[in-house]
Amino acid sequence: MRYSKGFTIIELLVAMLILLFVMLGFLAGLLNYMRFSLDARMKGAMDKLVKDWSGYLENVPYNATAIANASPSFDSGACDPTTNQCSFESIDSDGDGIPDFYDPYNGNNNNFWNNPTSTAPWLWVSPTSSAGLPNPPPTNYTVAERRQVYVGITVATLTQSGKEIGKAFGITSWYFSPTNRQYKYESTLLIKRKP
Ligand SMILES: [Ca+2]
Ligand SMILES: [Ca+2]
Repeated sequence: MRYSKGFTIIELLVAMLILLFVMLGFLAGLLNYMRFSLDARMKGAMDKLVKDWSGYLENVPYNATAIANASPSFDSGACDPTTNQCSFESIDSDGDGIPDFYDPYNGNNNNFWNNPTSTAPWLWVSPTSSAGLPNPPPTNYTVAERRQVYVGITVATLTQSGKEIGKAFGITSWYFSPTNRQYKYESTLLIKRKP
C-alpha cells in the first residue's frame, strides 16, 4: 500500500487560500473595531465639551465684557417656563430640520465633513474663536489624526416688556463619524438670568 507523506502543491495552495481568507476577515474585523472605538472616544470628547462649556458659561459673570458684548444673532426671544421652549428655537433658515440655534452649519451638515471649520455666521463661539471669553475651555479636541470634535455656541437675548432679563446660549458639540462621515451632535440650552 502506498500513501504519501507531507502535502501536495494543491493541498498547500488550498491551505494558504483558507489562511488568507481567515486573515482578511480578521483584518476587516479589526478595522471595524478600531473605527467603532474611535467613534466612542469622539463621542466621549463631545460629551465633555458640552459639559465643560455649560459649566463655564454658568459660572462666568453676567457682566463679563465678552458676555455683555455678545452680539445676539437671534432676535430677542421669550422662553416658556412650563415647556422650557424658547421662541428662537423654532427658526430653521437652512431647512435641514435642526433649529439654527443648535446648528453649526448653514446647509446640510453632512456636507461639511471635509470643510469642518466653515461654520455658520450665526455662531458666537466657533471651533476657531472663543469670542474673547476669559479662560475658556477648548473649542475643539483632536482625538486622533484628522479626527476632531468641535464646539459652537449661539446666543440670544431674553426680554420681557422690552427689557433684557437674561441671555440664552445654545451649546452644540459635534463630530463627523469615522464609520460613515455622518454628522453627530449633542446640544443643550443654557439660560443666564440678568442679576
Ligand atoms: Ca438648521
Ligand atoms: Ca445646517
